[in-house]
Amino acid sequence: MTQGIVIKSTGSWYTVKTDDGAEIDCKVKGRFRLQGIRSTNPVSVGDRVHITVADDGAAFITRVDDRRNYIIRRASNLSKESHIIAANIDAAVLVVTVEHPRTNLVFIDRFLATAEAYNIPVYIAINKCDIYNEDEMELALGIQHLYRTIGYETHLISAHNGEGLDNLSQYITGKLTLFSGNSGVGKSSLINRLIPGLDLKTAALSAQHDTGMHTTTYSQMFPLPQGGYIIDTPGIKGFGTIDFDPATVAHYFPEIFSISHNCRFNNCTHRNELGCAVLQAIEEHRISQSRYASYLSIIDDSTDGKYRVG
Ligand SMILES: Nc1nc2c(ncn2[C@@H]2O[C@H](COP(=O)(O)OP(=O)(O)OP(=O)(O)O)[C@@H](O)[C@H]2O)c(=O)[nH]1
Ligand SMILES: [Mg+2]
Ligand SMILES: [Zn+2]
Repeated sequence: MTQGIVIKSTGSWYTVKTDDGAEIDCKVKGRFRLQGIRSTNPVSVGDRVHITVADDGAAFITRVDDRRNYIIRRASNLSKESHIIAANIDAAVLVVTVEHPRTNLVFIDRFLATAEAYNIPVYIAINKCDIYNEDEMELALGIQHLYRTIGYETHLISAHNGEGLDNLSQYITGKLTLFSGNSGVGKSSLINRLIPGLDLKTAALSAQHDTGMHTTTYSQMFPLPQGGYIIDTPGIKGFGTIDFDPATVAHYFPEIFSISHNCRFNNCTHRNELGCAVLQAIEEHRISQSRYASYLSIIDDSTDGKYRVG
C-alpha cells in the first residue's frame, strides 16, 4: 500500500504524487462517502490518500485521510450535493474583477464565510486593474477599503502589467494556496506570471457576454520556484453555500459577529429583533449593506435549500 497527495483532479481521474515521488493516475473505487459529506467529488486536490495498484497496473484510491480543512460549495442548482474545491490548504487567493467579468459581492462574501468556517486566510486579489476606467477604479478601491476594514488582505493587481505581484508572490511563499474565482478573472494568467515557464492555457472572454470561457477544466497543484504550491482551479459561476447552521452564520462574518455581542438577545438572528446591535450598526454605516445582504442570503440558502447564483 502506498500513500500520497492528490495533485490533479479531472473529476474521473486523480493524479497522486506518492511519498516516494512517483506520479500515478488513479480512479476511485466505488462511490464512497466521507465524513458524512455527500459530494460529487469524493476526492479533491490536496487530499492525502492511500492507493493500491492491481496486478494489471490499474491504480485505485482506497482511502482518504481526514481533512485538516476544505473549501466546499453546493454542486449545482437545487442540488443537495456538494463539491469540494480543495483540501488541506494554508491559504486561498480569491481572484476577483470589478469588470470583465464583474464579480458579484455576494459571491465574494460566500467564499469568505466558507473559508472562515476553517479559519483559512483569504487574500483578495482585485485583478485587471490595468484596464479599469475611472469609475471602475473607484469601485475597485471601494471594495479594497471594505474588505481591508474587515481585516482581509486585499490588493489591486494586474497579471498583465505585473502590478502587485511581488506582494502576492511573497504572500504565497511556502504555503499551499488555492486560487479560486469566476471564470475569466485571470487565475491561470496570474499563475503563469508567478511560475515562469508554466504556460497554462488562458483564453479571452466571450465577446458577447463579457464572461469567461471556462478554459481551465481540472484542478491541479503546481510547485512554486521559491517554495510552496499553488492550486489552479476551474472558474466557478455561483457559490451556493452548504452545511451552514443558520444560527451560526454570523460567526463567519467577523465584523457582524463582533458587534452581535451587544445584541439584547443572545440568540438574535439580526433580522428584526428588538435591541439588535447589528441592525443599528448597519443604520450607522458601521456594517456594510452588501455584507449584511450576503449574510441573509446564506441563511436563506441554509433554510430553503436553494442555490443562488451569488
Ligand atoms: N487586461 C487584463 N487582462 C487580463 C489580466 N489577467 C488576465 N487577463 C485576461 O483575461 C482572460 C481570462 O484569463 P484566464 O487566465 O484564462 O482566466 P481564468 O480565471 O483562468 O479563467 P478560467 O480558467 O475559465 O476559470 C485572458 O484573455 C487574459 O489575458 C489582467 O491583469 N489584465
Ligand atoms: Mg484558468
Ligand atoms: Zn442582532
